[in-house]
Amino acid sequence: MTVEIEQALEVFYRDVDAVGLTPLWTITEQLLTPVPKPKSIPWLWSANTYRPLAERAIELVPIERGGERRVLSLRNPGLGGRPYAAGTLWGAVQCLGPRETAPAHRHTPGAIRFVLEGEGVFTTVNGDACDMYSGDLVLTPGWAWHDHSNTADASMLWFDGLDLPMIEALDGVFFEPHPDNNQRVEGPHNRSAAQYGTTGIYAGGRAAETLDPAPSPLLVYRWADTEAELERRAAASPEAPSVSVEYVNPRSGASVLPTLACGMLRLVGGRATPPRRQSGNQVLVVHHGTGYSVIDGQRFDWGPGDMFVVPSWSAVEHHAAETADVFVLSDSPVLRALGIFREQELAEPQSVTSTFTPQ
Ligand code: 1HN
Repeated sequence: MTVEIEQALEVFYRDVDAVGLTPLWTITEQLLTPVPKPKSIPWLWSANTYRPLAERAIELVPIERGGERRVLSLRNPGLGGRPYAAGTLWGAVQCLGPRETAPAHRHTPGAIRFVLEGEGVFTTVNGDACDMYSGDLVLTPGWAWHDHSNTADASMLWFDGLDLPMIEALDGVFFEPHPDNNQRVEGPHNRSAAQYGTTGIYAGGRAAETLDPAPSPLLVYRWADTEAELERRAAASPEAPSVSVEYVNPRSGASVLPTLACGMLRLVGGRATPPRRQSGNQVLVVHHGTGYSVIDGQRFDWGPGDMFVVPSWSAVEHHAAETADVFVLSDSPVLRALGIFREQELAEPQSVTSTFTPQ
């Protein structure tokens, strides 16, 4: 290259930059990666760490209009300080102290709750009071009014999963406080469960492939029903290292929300799942049992209440020490709806190159 051209190019790049233009040829490889390169990294939040902090929050911080909720978000260190578990998923611990109520509101992001511990709490969703017990899944679909009430003398903790980062990326966030602090409960509790029961709730153990832009009309999925179905599946596949169920919309068989899929994975003690990866992010919450997962060569030991992230296209395999039940939240319905979902079984188990130290 001649000196003249070199100088002309330098001036050209300066001029292009000065008017808000970026030449694609300088960033192509950054944008078009051969495989997904999520900014979030594999990470784990330990129940032993967050539980006492949640208790301190209950003592120190009231729940008021404006703040709305006592929630500690899982902040993935790869995301530059943004309060998200992964690029597409919000994950958090929410706590409600004895006799407390979190005010009613609605927003376009959809949410799911997986109950960790406590009882005597109900979430009211558009007037339907859904009682919450450990291991239950409760849905608060986008734009549904919702508030949480604790009628007991003990606190409750649950996991919150939302599609908030996706809706934010689409510049589609709307929020509205309810005119009253709480909604009026209409009729008996658990009306959606009474109407839809438990039949047809669970798909064949893998994400439903139908897209339904409507959320599930069933708002609460009970642990007893989930466990019964896991046991049926385990009995039918006695050699399998794991069995799983997906929570689905009983009307269409689609995922519980148009943006979010939820499932429960039962890992058999002493066995390991085959190594695999999939596009899209996952947040996992340990319900029962202990074990470890290997994510991109790093070992994550876990026990009840621990929460961890498997970013898009990370290799993962799960090992249970004793039989373990792990709740799985994913954004796969969106990738499936767009026709870009991919999954891959890996030929070899991963070799462990490091062990994660929980904070
Ligand atoms: C929200 O409304 C709840 O209603 C929980 O319990 C977590 C995180 C971000 C935005 C809204 C709730 C949330 C949230």
